[in-house]
Amino acid sequence: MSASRSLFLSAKQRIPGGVNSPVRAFRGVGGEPFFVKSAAGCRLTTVDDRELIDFVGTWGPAILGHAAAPVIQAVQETAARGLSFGTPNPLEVDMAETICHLVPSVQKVRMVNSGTEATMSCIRLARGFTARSKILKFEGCYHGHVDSLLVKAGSGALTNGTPDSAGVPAELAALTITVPFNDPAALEAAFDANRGDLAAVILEPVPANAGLYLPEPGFLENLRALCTANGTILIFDEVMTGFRLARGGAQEVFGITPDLTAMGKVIGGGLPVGAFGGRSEIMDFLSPDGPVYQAGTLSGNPVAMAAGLAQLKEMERIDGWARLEETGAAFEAATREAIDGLPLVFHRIGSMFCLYFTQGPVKNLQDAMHSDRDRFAKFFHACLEDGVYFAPSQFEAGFLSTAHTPADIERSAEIVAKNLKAVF
Ligand code: HOZ
Repeated sequence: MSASRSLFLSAKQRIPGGVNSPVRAFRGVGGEPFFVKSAAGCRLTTVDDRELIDFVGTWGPAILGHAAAPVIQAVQETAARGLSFGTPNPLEVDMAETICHLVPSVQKVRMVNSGTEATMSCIRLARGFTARSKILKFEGCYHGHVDSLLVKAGSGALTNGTPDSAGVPAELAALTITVPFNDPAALEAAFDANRGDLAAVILEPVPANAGLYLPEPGFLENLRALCTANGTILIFDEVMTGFRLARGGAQEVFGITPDLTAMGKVIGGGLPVGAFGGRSEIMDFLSPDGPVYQAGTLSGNPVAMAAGLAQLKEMERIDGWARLEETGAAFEAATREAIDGLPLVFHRIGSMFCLYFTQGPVKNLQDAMHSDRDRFAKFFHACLEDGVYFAPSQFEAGFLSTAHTPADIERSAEIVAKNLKAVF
């Protein structure tokens, strides 16, 4: 029996589903997950000593690849001085200043421990600031496992067939209005039907939890205008896109200024970190200055701050975003050649991508659901067999890092081409 199989059997005895986060269980593709013992650059090494080229990058944080030297060094040096103080520490100030500098819409920021905490806090803050209860989200967008946001959610909730989670009171879910992405008429109708009641609209500006699709021209601008006209807080969930699509995330790419932004992943350098920030007048509603409570024992943890800061500094030093665009363009060119003539849709923006097993176009969740998930699963397993690891779900995005070399891209593209031929 393989070491992964044996660990998974043990895990299932003591961990629900054998995993600490559902998508990892491979339910979206069948079979069993592999266990990893180490990772370096763009490669994972499994407990069975298989080496895989990784296009998941720990679901986004590993923008420099795994175990990047400057990040590891910062973690080691900081850890040696103590793991957590429970008092303010200098690295929190450095991180806050760095975030506000990179993301100009963020005038003040508070650190938390995950993207879920960040979106949850944004929602509470928006409700407290506006004294309204309802929020609007888009079908297929996933904002972590927050009660109010697990309504028509993407990612694992979608893959496992439960986009509306059990355990969320109907009374609470009723306060969450959902509309399809890229549908301005439905959006305007929802604003009309809930005039004066919408505390916030939250969205992934580039939805990346039902695969990956892009906002159509004008969609974000229209949304910004509707929020402003209605006194509704616009929350960008940039947990995946932040510090990845550009220094300032998707809001920089599309030139839209949200009121609040939820952040995470890249700014933690691989450690558990989230953050939320925005306009000062809204952020000042937070305790201890304001009436909206929010707290966390490990928030602003020095080791996590050091890891994130080291990652961001290294990205600046090597002009990482430009490099990622080059790598992304090379990967896209090779993939487009491989899919030529096949009923597939390839989307990419910067270092994020998705290959949909459908003819397309894919502009929203409904379109994404037309994908042939059985064929995707066969393709996924064939690539894995050949040493290339894509996300184990048609509804997750792929991630590139600065550690993917031209040779890695070329090799992976060959494997993609070979396995597409095999499954069609
Ligand atoms: N929320 C992640 C997918 N968008 C999955 C995280 C994980 O399983 O580690």
